[in-house]
Amino acid sequence: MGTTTIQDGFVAEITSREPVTEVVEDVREALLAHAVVVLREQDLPALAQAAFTRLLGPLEPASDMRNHHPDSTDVMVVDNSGRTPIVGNQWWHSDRSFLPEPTHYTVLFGRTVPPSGTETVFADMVAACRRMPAPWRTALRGALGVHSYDRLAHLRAESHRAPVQPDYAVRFPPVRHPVVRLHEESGAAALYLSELCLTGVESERGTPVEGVSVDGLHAHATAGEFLYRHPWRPGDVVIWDNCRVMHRAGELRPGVARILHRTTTAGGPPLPAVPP
Ligand SMILES: O=C(O)CCC(=O)C(=O)O
Repeated sequence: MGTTTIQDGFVAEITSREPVTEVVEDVREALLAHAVVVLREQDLPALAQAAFTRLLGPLEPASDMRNHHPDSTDVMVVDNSGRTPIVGNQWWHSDRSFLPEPTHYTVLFGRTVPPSGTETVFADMVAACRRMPAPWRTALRGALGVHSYDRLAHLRAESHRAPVQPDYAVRFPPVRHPVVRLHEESGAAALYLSELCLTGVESERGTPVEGVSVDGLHAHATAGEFLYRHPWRPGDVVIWDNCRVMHRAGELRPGVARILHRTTTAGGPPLPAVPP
C-alpha cells in the first residue's frame, strides 16, 4: 500500500494519487495505526466528500452551524473570508466534545488554500498521555472532564452577530467525559481535552482533582514535542481521529482566502482508561 509514515504512530500520508473515494480501505487501515492521515492532489466535490465520509461511520449533519455547503447540509464550510463565520477553530479542541457521544472522524478538504503558509496543527494525545507528569497518573484515575457548549455558544453568537441561542443550554447541557479515555481500536490511553469546551476536572465523586488544572493539562498536551503542523496545499484531504488528537488552525492571515470543507462521523460515548 502506498502509505508513508510522517510521524510514527501519529501521522501518515497515503501517497497514491487515486481519488480518496477509491482508497477507502487504505484510509481505514492507515487510521488504525495513525491519528492523522493525509492525501494530496484530490478533487472532492461536496457530495462525494459526504458519501466518502459515510463509509467511515455515521455522518453527522452540519446543519445547525448555519455555514453548511449549498450542495449538502452534511458539509460544513470553514471559511476565513467572513462569508461564513469560523467558530472556535483557533482554540485547541476535539470536535464536538460537548456531546454525550462526540465526533469520531473528521475529514477536511482544502478547497481554496494559498500554495503555502496556512496550517492545521495536531497534538498527539496518546503520546501526551504516555508522557504525563508522574503524579497525574494517580490523580487522573477515574477523573472526569466537564465539557460545556457555553464558550462555543457565545463565540457562535458573536460570529453571527446574533443573540446567544436561547435553547442551547437545554440542547447541550454540560457532559462529563473521562480525562484519560480509551482509544478503542488500539487499546491505547489518550488524554481527552479541549480549550473550547473543558471547564473543569473532577474526581468520580465530583470533588476537585488535587494538583491538576485545566490550563496545566492543555499546556502539557500541546507542548512542541507532541505536535504535527499540517501545511495546507490545494486539494489536500486530511482525516483525523478525534479520540486521539486535538487540533486547531494555525495562524490565519486576514485577506488570504482559506476555504476548507469539513465532514464528520458520529462516535460513541468515550470510555475511561487507566493512565499508563
Ligand atoms: O481551520 C482549521 O485549520 C481547523 C478546522 C477546525 O478546527 C475544525 O473544523 O474543527
